[in-house]
Parts: sequence; C-alpha cells; structure tokens
Amino acid sequence: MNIKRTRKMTDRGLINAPRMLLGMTVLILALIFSGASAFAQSQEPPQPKPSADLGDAPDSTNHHGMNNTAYPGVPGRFPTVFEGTPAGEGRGPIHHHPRVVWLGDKVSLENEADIGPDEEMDAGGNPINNILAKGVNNANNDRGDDGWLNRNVVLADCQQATLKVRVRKDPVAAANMKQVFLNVWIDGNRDGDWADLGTCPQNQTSNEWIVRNFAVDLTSFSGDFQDIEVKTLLVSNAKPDVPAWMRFTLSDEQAVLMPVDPTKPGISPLADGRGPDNGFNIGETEDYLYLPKQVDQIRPDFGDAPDSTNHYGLTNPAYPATSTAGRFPSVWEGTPAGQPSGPMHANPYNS
Ligand SMILES: [Ca+2]
Ligand SMILES: [Ca+2]
Ligand SMILES: [Ca+2]
Ligand SMILES: [Ca+2]
Repeated sequence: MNIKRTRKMTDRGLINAPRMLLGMTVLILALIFSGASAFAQSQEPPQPKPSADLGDAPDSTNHHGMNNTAYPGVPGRFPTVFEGTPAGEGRGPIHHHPRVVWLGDKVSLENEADIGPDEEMDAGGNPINNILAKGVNNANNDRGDDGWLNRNVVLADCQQATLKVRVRKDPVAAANMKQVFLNVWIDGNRDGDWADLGTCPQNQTSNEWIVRNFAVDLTSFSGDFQDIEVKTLLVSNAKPDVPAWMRFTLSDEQAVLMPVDPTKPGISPLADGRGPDNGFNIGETEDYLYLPKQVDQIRPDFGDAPDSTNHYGLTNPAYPATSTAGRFPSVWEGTPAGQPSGPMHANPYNS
C-alpha cells in the first residue's frame, strides 16, 4: 500500500476585483504606517516546538507517499503516522504529554512521525524524523527507545516469555495518577503488521498482541521508576531466525481495538498497535527491530583461570615465575572429590 497523506493547504478561493483593490489599498497603508514590520507579520508563523512522542516502526501510509520497508521486499504497514490517516486505517499512537509517565530513562519529543519538528537533530542541526527522515526510506530513528531491558530474551513460537520493562514517572506531574497500561506486539509472521494470530499444537493460538493492557500500579513505585516483569501470552514467532518489528506502548488508556472483520465471525477484536483518534494523553511508544540470538549459537561460558585439577592431570601454573600450582576452580565437570567445580553459565546471554 502506498498512500500519500495530504498536507493541509489554505484554499484562498477566487478574489474579485473590488476586493483586490481594497486589499491593495490596505497593504499600501500598512506599508506606510508600519514599515518593515508588515513584512515580518506576513511570514509563516514559526513551527511549534516538539512536545509529543510517536513510534518509529515503518508506515507506508505516510506524508511522503513512499513505501517504508519493514523487511527486504515487505512494506511496513504499522500504524505510526498520526495525522491524515486514510479511512479504514489505524492512526499511529501519539502521546501528547509523554514526560509525565514514560518508558525507560529517556523520551524524545516530536510532533509527527514522518514530518515536522523533532527534538532529535542531525549533525547539521536539521530534525531527524522517526521514520522517513529527509524523505528517504528509513525507520527506527527515535533515540529515546530504552525501556525494554531484556532485548536478548528468546521469544519462541507458541511459548510464553517474560519481558523486563522500565516505567518511569515524574513525581510531581504524575502525583495524582494511579495506573497506566502496557501493551506489546510482535510481527510474528513478518508481513508488516501486528494484526495476526498464529496456530499452535493442541488447537492453541499464538499472538502478535502478546501483552494486553497490563496494568502498571504507579502508587507502588518505591522511587521515580520501577523495573517490572511482564509475562506474555503465547508468542507468534513463525520465523525466529530473522528480525521482527515489536512495539511497546505505555498509555493512560487501554489499547485501541481494530474494527470487527465481518468475514471472520467469532474472533474477538484485536488491537494492532494503533492509537486513539485524539491520541493518548501521557505515555510513550517504543518500537524495536528485534534481533533474536539463536538458541543454537548460545554456548556455555566457563572461567579460564589456571586449574590443576583438570582432565589432563597436568599442573596448570598460576604464575610462570614460580612453581605455585593454580588451584582456581575453573574446570566444571569431573572435578576430584573434595575439590570445587568451576562455574558454568549455561545461558550466558540471558540476563
Ligand atoms: Ca524511552
Ligand atoms: Ca520520541
Ligand atoms: Ca525505535
Ligand atoms: Ca503480522
């Protein structure tokens, strides 16, 4: 899909001759009495400062009319751009006041995902939009995406997983807030959206919407932030050997559901990462291109200090200049009775 969103233009309409004459007279008088300030006032008003937050997953229904690639050969159709959404499509989530409650430590401000002012600048001082920066096919440009803490977690197809997420609040601005909601999605079938279900053995269903309206109790925080653990539903991850786009949305309202598909009766409505028509009040949306470590590439990790209780029966010198035999416990398996085993870390990449 490749839909260009229209920017709002002022339609000045037809101007008749008497109105034109009157207008010219007013302009001349204004020049006489106001001098150069009349020119200054006629210029475009300055753009508003960035104050909201949006996601940065690829969205091919954008203001540039460009395909925004999710994976090689697959256009992204994630709801990321907020304004001018075509009929039937979901609006991207915008968070109007993100610095009340947000994800991680940082949140960067912008007013739209693909155009307009953005807090983040390139080396030349120009705004870097979250997606399609400088009108080029790119995404994942938001540098405030830091709330997902265990990005090496294995998300196996048809399995549950535990996600670790940091939620932070401004103690003054959020003083009267009780709870917010966390929702998480993964594009398990790599088709460029978060709208699908998968099938698992024993007639079970796997999900792209893997965390659903998890309530975060802001009153339980011991400080300004809390690291929380959230268990997912059965994850859809049909192609675990290639990257997948994920979205984490923290918001004051629950997830926005897609319209019911009349061709699929009996399926309860799902959320696909879209936001409300008027946007969320607070919170943040963080999008990630999940790069899973392959389980078969994860090798146990051992210590390597000298250990003379080894499989070869050799003295393993601790210090070359002396004859002191090392007795550090490094060898894990087959250690003589009474001698300590070395440490073995079966899953060194798991935090
Ligand atoms: Ca953040
Ligand atoms: Ca941002
Ligand atoms: Ca991102
Ligand atoms: Ca999908």
